[in-house]
Amino acid sequence: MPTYSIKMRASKSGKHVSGAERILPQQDISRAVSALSERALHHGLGRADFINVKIEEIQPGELQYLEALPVSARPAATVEGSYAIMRQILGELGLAAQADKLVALLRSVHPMRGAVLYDLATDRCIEPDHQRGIRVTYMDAESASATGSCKNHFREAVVLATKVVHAPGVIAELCMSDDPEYVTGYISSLRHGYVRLTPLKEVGNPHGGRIFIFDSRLADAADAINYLEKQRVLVRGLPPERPLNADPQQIFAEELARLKEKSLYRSMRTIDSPQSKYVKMRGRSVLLLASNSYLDLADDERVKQAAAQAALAWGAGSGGSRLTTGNTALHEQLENKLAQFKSTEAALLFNTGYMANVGIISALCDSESVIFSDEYNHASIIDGCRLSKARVVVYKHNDMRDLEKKLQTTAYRKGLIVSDAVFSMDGDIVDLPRLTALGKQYHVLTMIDEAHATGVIGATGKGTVEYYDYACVPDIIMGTLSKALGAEGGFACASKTIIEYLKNKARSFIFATSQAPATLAAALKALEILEAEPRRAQRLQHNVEYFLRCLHDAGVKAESPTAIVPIVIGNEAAALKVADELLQQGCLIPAIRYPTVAKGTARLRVALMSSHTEAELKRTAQLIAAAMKKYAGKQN
Ligand code: WAQ
Ligand code: MG
Repeated sequence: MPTYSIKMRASKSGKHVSGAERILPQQDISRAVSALSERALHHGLGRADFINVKIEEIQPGELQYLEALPVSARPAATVEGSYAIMRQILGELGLAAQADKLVALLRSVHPMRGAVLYDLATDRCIEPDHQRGIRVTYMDAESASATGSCKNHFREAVVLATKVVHAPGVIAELCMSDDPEYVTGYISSLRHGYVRLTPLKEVGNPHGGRIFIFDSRLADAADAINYLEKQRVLVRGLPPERPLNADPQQIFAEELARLKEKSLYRSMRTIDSPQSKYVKMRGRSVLLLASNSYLDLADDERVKQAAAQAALAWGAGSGGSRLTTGNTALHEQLENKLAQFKSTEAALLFNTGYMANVGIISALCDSESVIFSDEYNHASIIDGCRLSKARVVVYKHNDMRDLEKKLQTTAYRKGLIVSDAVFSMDGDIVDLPRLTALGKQYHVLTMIDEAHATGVIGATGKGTVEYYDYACVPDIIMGTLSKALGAEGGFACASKTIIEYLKNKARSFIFATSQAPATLAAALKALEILEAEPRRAQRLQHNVEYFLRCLHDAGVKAESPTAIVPIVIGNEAAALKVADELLQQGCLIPAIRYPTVAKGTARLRVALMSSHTEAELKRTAQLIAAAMKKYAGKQN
């Protein structure tokens, strides 16, 4: 049965809309023509007003069969990563010297319907028609569906690539799609096959092109062009699907390398002692000025004893979720104590502060809610908002006027205002009187995260409500047991109704094995100590004032009403250097960088303890000033 070539080109008001070609046996022609014209008449770019279909018979001897190039993928995390791979493969083809030039050519080739033929022998482009380029046609996949009506970039690209590398004198091809949404391309050669590369550009970029790498010492350019434009080719054995990533780990390795380049790579340092104001690191004793154990209770003898006793009396683990087998008298005792401590009706424990925020917010809010969230809120609040599917309206940092404007101009059925009480990277305190007043006025719930407030602010360290003399109380007080209380876990303090609701709805509460006995007993003991010894919190508050004065005297700008004292450096690399220098000098104060804080606002984040002495604080301030002079210039 004779075979035919069918080519369809469609346009609308003179502009190209759709084009396709097929090579098919006679019996499939009419179905193919109808499918192709349907495609042109219902095209995303508009209904074609001109469709040109050309049907030509192919003589049996004219048709060449080719095996499809083997396909592989070399995904990269970034555009530059993809080009690095392209250059590497060009190098393997013996084209290292021309690699940069070829890549630059691909990235800058002018818009055309065809391709550039680049001659290695002369280092020049062979351009019979500069505007149009060289068009490869008369090709198809064998047994391609006659009626397939949607474009398949991948199949069409492998067919074209297979034909191109079989043209006389052609060594390889570089290709980038010109579809703004399709950021994929490839490098192909007989030696490497079809190597899929993505991303080769940012989404939205309409640039695309093809370069056929040719050597006029191997063949005549006219023969190559004739083959590309005239030879009838059917490609066999096409892979059915786009390939999966050849090495699924590579994308992660590349992202890690990129983080390192930008000084945003994170790694852990190891501490070989309990968390106290002095810790052991690699055999050295280092003054810790970054711990959340603000009252130095993590290493308190009484707290440790309580934990040890509880482990002996109650066992190592809790064995289940609170709602199954993991609820003990210890859990309930601690919850009662927390409710009393925060002056609320009830309390509920979570395994971590992170889980508390995620669980509380996603339980209280849903897709019908609007959450008003401070722009500096902790990541766990942000994640809770995301998980809730609520609409999130971010207001300017601690700016109650902006919050009110947003409350006025946003329509909502259910609302929540949520804010850190003490902001974790800046150390400032939420304007709770205004925030709770707005909550009442606009009938939305209010919630604060007291992770860095409990044990730190308020006349006796009870937190934000005490700090504001009990004049204002939010609906939900979230807090942690892991910071000033030196143990581990998170909690919600609120009305009985809200707490009962959370027990029934908060998934991070329901679907987690409850806290271990030792943790609970440690937190209970720490709470007792905090209440019995208000001097601890007061001593911490004194240390803050004293340390700020020392910094000021040493010429370092810093301000904070809480134990978190940020010293902004700006540049990420400089902040790392200052932190390294301080560690050399025996002070552990890590640098905080993006994404924890905004890019270009990298900082030292000092966290003070009640046990730091004035002498230690003074020396630290001087060391910071010296390290900043050395590495951070006048940035602070
Ligand atoms: N002959 C020569 N050059 C062509 C042809 C042709 N028949 N068709 C397109 N070009 C040129 C033209 O300059 C385009 O701007 C450029 O190539 C890109 O063409 O998932 O979609 O049709 O593995 O946008 C490759 C990745 C997709 C597929 C390639 O190319 C995958 C693609 P496009
Ligand atoms: Mg395209």
